[in-house]
Amino acid sequence: MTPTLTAFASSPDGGRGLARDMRVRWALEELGRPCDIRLLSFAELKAPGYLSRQPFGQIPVYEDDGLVLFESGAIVLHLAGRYPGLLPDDADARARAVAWLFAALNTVEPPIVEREQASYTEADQPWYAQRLPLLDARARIRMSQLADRLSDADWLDGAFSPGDLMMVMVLRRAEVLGLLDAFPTLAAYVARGTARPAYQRAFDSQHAVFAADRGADADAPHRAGSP
Ligand code: GTB
Repeated sequence: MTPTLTAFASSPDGGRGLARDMRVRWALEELGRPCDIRLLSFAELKAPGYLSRQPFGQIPVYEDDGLVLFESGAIVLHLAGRYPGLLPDDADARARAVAWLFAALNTVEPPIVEREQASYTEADQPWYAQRLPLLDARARIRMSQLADRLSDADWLDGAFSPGDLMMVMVLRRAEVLGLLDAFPTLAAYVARGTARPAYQRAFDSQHAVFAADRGADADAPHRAGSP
């Protein structure tokens, strides 16, 4: 049986590939693995049958031959561990690649998501104007540290790894917020990642869902690399 992956039937990201199914789609494309996409409404995410697979009622869930896996990071790691092509052979290099994946999710993504959430949910609050610079600064500190570490390397630790895949996806959220402009090193890193053919294929397939949902001409403003 072909594995399945859940995704939004109608993504609030407007086809920009920011929802977390995109990370898994990209990993699957890098690894050359087939997958059927199961599109769900918000109501379906909260139904008991789905909650038994994903306790928080979120996408993505990956299912393969009895294995039901949630959390995009866990799914990407599972795929990278099971199929050759993304994790290095050397055990220490593998461990460092996993560390970068955790760094993306645990250290770099939280301040970016906090900044993003504030702009969506707090913009009309009286404290927003005062809080925004603090949130910006927190995200920028992490991005500055990351840019220093990356320096003039193509990828975070040798060859492209699941750590890079996850970091590029996290930085795309910063890009949409306009936070990447101050970091040419990171902007070039994101451009390198999103230029990969596997990223482009994954982007196009999630974007096709948006285009079908909105009508044929919906795709022009939202091509890969131009969020
Ligand atoms: N830690 C989990 C993982 O990595 O798998 C988080 C999963 C998650 O946040 N899923 C979101 C979801 O299902 C979609 S990706 N939300 C529905 C709900 O909680 O009810 C987050 C997301 C949503 C929208 C945008 N956007 O519009 O740009 C970007 C990212």
